[in-house]
Amino acid sequence: MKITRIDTFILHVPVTRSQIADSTHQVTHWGAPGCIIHTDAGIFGTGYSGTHGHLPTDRLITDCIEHTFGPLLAGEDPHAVQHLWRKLAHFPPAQWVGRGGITHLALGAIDIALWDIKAKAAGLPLWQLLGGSDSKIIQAYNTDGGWLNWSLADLVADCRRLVEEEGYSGVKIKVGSPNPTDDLRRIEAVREAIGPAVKLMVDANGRWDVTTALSLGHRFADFDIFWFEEPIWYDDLPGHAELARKLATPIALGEQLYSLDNFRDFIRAGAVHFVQPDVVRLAGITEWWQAADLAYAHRLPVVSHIGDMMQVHLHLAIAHPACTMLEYIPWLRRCFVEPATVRNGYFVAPQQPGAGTTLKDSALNEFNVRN
Ligand code: 0YR
Ligand code: MG
Repeated sequence: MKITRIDTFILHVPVTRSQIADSTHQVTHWGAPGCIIHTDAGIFGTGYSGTHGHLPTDRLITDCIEHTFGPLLAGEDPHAVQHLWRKLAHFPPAQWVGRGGITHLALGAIDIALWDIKAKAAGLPLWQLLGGSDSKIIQAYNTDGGWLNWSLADLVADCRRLVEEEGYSGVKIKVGSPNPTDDLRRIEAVREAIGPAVKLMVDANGRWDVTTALSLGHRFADFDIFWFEEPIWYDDLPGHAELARKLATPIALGEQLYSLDNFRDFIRAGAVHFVQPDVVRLAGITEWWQAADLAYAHRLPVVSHIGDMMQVHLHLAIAHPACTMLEYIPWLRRCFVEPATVRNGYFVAPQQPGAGTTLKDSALNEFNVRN
C-alpha cells in the first residue's frame, strides 16, 4: 500500500451553551485541524489535532501537514507507522523550529491518520489491533458540567443532573476564580449535591502560584477531591513536585506536556500522580503509547486528557493496561460516523474498523472553515 494524497481540513465546532471558560481559556468553538491520508488501496485515514478554534494558528498546523510533512510521506507505505513517525519527528528542518507545539500537533494528526489506515486495513477497531479486549470496563467522568463561567446554581444543577439522570460516577469542575474562596464555595456545594460516593476532581488550568495552590489544596481533603489538576504553571516541575509531596490530594497533569521527555522528567521528580497524556498534544498514538508505558512502569494510572479527542483515546484506554477511566466531553460527537458513547456511566467499545476518527460528510460540509 502506498500513500497517494493528503487533504487537510479545519473544523470549528460550537461548544456547549455557545461558550465555556476555565481559569485561562474562553472557548466558543472547538478546533480540529487535521488531514485525510489517501492510499492506492482505496483506504483512507483521518487524523486531527485539538485547538481552541483560532483560525490563524489552526492554519499553521495544516500548513505544516501539507507543506513540511506531506512531501515526506508521498509514496510511503502507511503500515510503517513507527518508521514514518521517526522520519517526520526527526526531519531536521522541522525539528529545528519545534520539538513541541505546532510541528508536534501536525505530526500527531498524521500519526493518528496512519494508525486509522492500519486498523482499517486489518479490518479491526484500533483497540483490537492494539491487543485490547472489549471485556475491559472504562469508567467515564464528565467535564462538561463544571465550567468556570457558569453560576453556582447552574454548576450545581448540572453536576446533579450528570450524576442523577445520566449516571456518571465522576465529575470534574474548574477552579481558579479571581477569588479563591469562591472556588471553595463551589466545591462544597457540588460535593453536597452529588453525595460522597461520586468522584469529584478539580482543575485550575495552571492558574495559581505554589503558595495559593498549597493553601487551597490543603482544604481539598475536606471534600474528598479525587485529584487536583494543573494547579500551577504547566512547566513548573519543582513546584509540582513540592505540591505532590505536601498535599494529601493527588496531582494530575499532562495536557500541556508535549513530549515523552517531559513526561519522563515529571514522573521521575514525583511531580504527578494521575498521568494525563493527550494524543493530539503528544505526536499521536505512537508517542502517547510510549508515555503510557512509561507511566505504567512507575505504576501510575493514565487518564488521558481529552480536549475532545474521546474517539481515539477510547480505543487507547481499552487497549492500554494503565487506563481504567476516561474524560467525557461531547462537543465533537456529531462529527463522527461512530461517535464515542457512554451508557450508564461507562464507555461502549467501538465496533467499526479504524481509530474512530472517520468524519461524516455532513461534518466536513458544515464545520470546515479551511478555504
Ligand atoms: C477548555 N481539560 C482541560 C478546555 C481542557 C480545557 O479550555 O480546553 O478546559 O483542555 O483542562 O482538562
Ligand atoms: Mg485540564
